[in-house]
Amino acid sequence: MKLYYSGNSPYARRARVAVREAGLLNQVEEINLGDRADRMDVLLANGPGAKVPVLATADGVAIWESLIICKYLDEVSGGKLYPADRAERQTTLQLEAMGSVLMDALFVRSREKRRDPGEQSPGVIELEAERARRTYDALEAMGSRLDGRLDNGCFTIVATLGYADWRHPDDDWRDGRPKLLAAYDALMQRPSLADTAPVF
Ligand SMILES: N[C@@H](CCC(=O)N[C@@H](CS)C(=O)NCC(=O)O)C(=O)O
Repeated sequence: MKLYYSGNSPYARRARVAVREAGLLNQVEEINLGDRADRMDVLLANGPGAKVPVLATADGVAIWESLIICKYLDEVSGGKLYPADRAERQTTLQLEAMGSVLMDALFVRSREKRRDPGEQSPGVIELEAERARRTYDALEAMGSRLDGRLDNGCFTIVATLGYADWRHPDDDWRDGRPKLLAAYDALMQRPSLADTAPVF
């Protein structure tokens, strides 16, 4: 399999972490499209969305959308990314959803802030900033339910918070959120997350 990614993309990091946590790193060649001149050609050859990450499977099928890639990797690994127990799985899905909402909120706000000043929408920036604040607080309110969890929900949250550190350091998500910080610090000990951290 081939996984196309770019360095600090939180979506790509989610897929890269999933590859490692699923124990499939030896079956996946990771290809950093970064600033490659043929980036668009490679992406378009793998689907109309032209976004990273994209997973080209051994059967020649291209799968895009980071969450769907995670579901596929979970299936290939025999269920290493989601718990089998129904109640536990619901919590995983809830965390994964919160991480996804936060990832989108941070990404949209960052993209908006990188537009020409005259084209930026203060309304969009504030809307997404407020969404992020609410989600940081909701994660903190999960409290000890985050402790010791190892699943695609937690991995998604750490990938997202790493992106917040890069693009939105002023969010200070650690400030007043000790439980979230403790869970983050513990999960960052895992090679899957340490080795894929954004570089900035
Ligand atoms: N929903 C997608 C989002 C992927 C995404 O937006 N990737 C960004 C990089 S962080 C991208 O490739 N953007 C290129 C573009 O918007 O043209 C996923 O979960 O994979």
